[in-house]
Amino acid sequence: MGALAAAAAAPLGARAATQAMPSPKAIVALVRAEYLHAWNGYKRFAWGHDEVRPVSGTPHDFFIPGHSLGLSIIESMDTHYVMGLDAELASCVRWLRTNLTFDVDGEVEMFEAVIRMVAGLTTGYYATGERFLLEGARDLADRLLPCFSKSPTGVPYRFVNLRTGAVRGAVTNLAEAGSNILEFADLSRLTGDPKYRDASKRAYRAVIEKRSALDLLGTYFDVEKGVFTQNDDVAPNPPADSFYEYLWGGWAMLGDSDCRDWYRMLTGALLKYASVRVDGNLWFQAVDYTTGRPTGDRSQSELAAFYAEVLAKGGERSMGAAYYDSFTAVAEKYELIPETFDFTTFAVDPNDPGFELRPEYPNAAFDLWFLTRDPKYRTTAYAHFLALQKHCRVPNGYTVLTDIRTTPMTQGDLFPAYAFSENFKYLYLMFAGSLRFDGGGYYLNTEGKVMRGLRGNPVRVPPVYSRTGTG
Ligand code: DMJ
Repeated sequence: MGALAAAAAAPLGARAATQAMPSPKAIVALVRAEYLHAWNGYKRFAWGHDEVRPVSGTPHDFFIPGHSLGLSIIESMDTHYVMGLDAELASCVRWLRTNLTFDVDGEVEMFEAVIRMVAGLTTGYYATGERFLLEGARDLADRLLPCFSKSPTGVPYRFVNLRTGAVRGAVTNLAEAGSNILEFADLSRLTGDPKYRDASKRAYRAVIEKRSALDLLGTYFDVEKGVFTQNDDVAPNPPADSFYEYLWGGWAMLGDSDCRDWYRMLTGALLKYASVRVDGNLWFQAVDYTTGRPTGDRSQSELAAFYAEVLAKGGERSMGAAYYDSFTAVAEKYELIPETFDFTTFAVDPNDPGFELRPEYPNAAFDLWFLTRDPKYRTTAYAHFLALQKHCRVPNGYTVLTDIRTTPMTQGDLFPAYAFSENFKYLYLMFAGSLRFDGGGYYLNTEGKVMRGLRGNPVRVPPVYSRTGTG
């Protein structure tokens, strides 16, 4: 076999490693250019809308059918900042100056609104110093608070009408119950009003108090009755995932020792009861939270890959590295990690065979790189980027895949707004050495927003004056 054929037959991570990797500078330029390729598709076909469908060239409303909130604009601001795309950042600020309002008679999912929009506006404020962005974050958080204040247990309802404050969705899940303390505590710090942090902390406490004698949690929680609605503990798979991420963050970013203690207690139980080795790979299987016994569910979600970096940051470095390596083994089989697969055989779940431009695997590579400086995280992240380019790139951006089993992989028609906040930012910063990012002292929320660690001077955005002088 010639050298080129051998390289093509080698697994992805190994292939990227055996070929000469381009220089970090070249990779940074490439990632930035590809980010702009996706961004230009959004600007051309969906500017001001939540998301773009880059194949059909049409917009998509994420939260409220028929009413976009400019989600991609809100989600992208700190990415523009760290990539030095100041003109793009200025366009976002100008659009938001005119159009940002949450006084809408429509319902949003509280969890998504917090991790994407409260965080996006707050980090946009950090990037620009624009007070109206911080005021927007506060206004939105105030409209979301009824989810907490109307709940008899303090564990938030899932949905709220932004104008009326009517709430809905009494059965929630761990990720939606807990993934708000970073954004809300930051808002409390910025505004001097403790109500956001207090609401978040009360919700965490109310759920954790219902843990079993084994220190395991259920996954679905009735916010009115204050009980888990079934016994399965699927962590760190969704919809439990970021509940655990935010406990560690509550300590690492906020210095909250309750969060640290809760994180350690619950992580110890997960490692004891849910972790399993198959052919040398580390996975987490669903267990009954009252008995610790496996439920027999062998599925693993791509979304759980984030847990590799959380484990490592929380002190379990070898377990974190092993979990990352397990996902790399799946990436080496398929090039991109399918949404859901059987961890004993790697078989793709026929009910969920797509790839939704997920950022969790490069997210783990990013944090593990800054934590360990082990070059394998760069190598595998670069391999992931090449696979993205190969399978998801379309003339007007990048798109999700609906089936990775076909040849070629079957493309869908959506660029989720989180990909403006996550995928390209992780890849860029791993290679960039950006003067606008502190690789030694950062904290990102679950949506990739740089809550701590933006450096440099805020990008000032002067008003645009019309001929009559009004801005
Ligand atoms: C993002 O919205 C966040 O990372 C969230 O925590 C779950 N995953 C999606 C993207 O996959």
